[in-house]
Amino acid sequence: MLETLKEQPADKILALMQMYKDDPRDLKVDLGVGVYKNAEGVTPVMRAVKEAERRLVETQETKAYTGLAGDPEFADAMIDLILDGTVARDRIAAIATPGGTGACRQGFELVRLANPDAKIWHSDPTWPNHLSILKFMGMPAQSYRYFDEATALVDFDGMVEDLGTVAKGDIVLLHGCCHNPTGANLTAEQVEKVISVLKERDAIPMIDLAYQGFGDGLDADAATTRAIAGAMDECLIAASCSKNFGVYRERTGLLMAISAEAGQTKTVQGNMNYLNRQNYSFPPDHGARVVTTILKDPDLRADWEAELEEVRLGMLELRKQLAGELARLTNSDRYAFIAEHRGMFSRLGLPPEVVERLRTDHGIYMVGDSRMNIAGLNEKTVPVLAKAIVEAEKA
Ligand code: PLP
Ligand code: TYF
Repeated sequence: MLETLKEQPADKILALMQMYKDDPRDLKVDLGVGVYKNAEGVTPVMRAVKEAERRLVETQETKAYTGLAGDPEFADAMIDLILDGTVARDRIAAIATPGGTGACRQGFELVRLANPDAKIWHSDPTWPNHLSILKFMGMPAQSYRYFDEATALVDFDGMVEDLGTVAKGDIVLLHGCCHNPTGANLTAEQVEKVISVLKERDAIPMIDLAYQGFGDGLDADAATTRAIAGAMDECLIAASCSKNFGVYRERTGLLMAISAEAGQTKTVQGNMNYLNRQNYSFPPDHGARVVTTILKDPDLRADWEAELEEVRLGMLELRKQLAGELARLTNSDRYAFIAEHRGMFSRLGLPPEVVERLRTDHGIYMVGDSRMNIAGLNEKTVPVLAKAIVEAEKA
């Protein structure tokens, strides 16, 4: 049987991570996979996470199974963090999932269960794993214009035009903040326009929120999600704690499904529990419990927020430095968008051969579409990258 299996396409981002590891050069720079790194290149365990883990080790008395939906306190705490009361709690069903990837997967599963004909509309480009999972599941998918290559900002006219053709009941997948891979985001006004188009077309939003706290702050980064969830009858939200709590490998995420009427929530919740059971029964608990401990303890929460804010401001500073350095070297504002983008990523708009030269000639690794992870830089490597970009473009 197993001899019938064919090679599967590798995840390009994860393959790049391996190439970087295998590169023997000392002066290499990793701007590939979306993992936060501090100036020393370390992905630290956040202080509040360490402390919450210490408390858990001391106080946890059982590792017996949780419920199929995971710990209800985790769902409550996350719903509060993300929606802050904009949607009545009794309209929200939620399950803990293995990371944001698990939340996306279970969200797509829920869509398929409810309406197998629904098409998933996704931004062009989007996180490659969205496309890979949708293809694997055999779900109908179509892209809407999102990124304007010329300005490296959102092609909003194109986006609205494409969303204007969405069929009733289709799903529109949106990034809650810090768009991956482009770094280009909607303004609050544009979000309002998207809401009116969604309503006009009778479409259902699904929001992938993987970077709350990495862009403009915890509340500001939830604003798009709150506006959309607050305005629409139905909404799915796939949230990840990997980045903002730095618990990547603990696989911590939450899928929320908001119904039009509170009376529907029980059945929706039952279906979501069912989906967890079909896939893995009980979702991972450790990361979820760490997150809950932090969110519910005022001191731990304040410390987590302070550390997250340092991380966010550090990335913003690197953006400004890189945009400034490139402005100086190119004597133009071509790269000013780097300071406008938010989150971990910016798509620079470099052709593949330039990305390739950056890697081979300069040991600088970014994804083939010229997406760079801003957190892979530090004060010393910003000028190195800027100079390398200018050289690689000229070569
Ligand atoms: N969605 C987006 C847009 C992402 O960039 C990521 C990546 O980390 C995820 C979801 C899921 O992350 P995880 O499964 O590690 O929580
Ligand atoms: O886009 C990224 O780099 C992150 C991390 O299959 C990631 O979202 C990349 C690929 C993948 C899972 C996570």
